[in-house]
Amino acid sequence: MSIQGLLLEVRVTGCRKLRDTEFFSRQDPYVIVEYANTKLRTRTCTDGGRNPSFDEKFHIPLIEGLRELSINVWNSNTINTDDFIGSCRFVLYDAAHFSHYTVTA
Ligand SMILES: [Ca+2]
Repeated sequence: MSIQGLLLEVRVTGCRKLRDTEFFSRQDPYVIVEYANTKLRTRTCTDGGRNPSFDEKFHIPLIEGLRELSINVWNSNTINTDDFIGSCRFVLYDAAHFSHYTVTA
């Protein structure tokens, strides 16, 4: 089955046990989901610390042959540049089994 043009719904619920990149206060994480040329960003979870919540949905049109999502988490900063917290890759194996994955990294 071709995945071309199918809409993938990505729901970013939250992160658990993130690395802490902030020393004196709580870090402010946000998530960037990348697929092909699409780059989607959640809002910043201010003071989200190591376990931020987002609950944001994105819809991404799929492209045949491209089955990998890249997920990056950053700490938003006001004065300094944002700190990179962590990332993971997520491979879409089968269009019929896209739903209900939990990504852990
Ligand atoms: Ca910060």
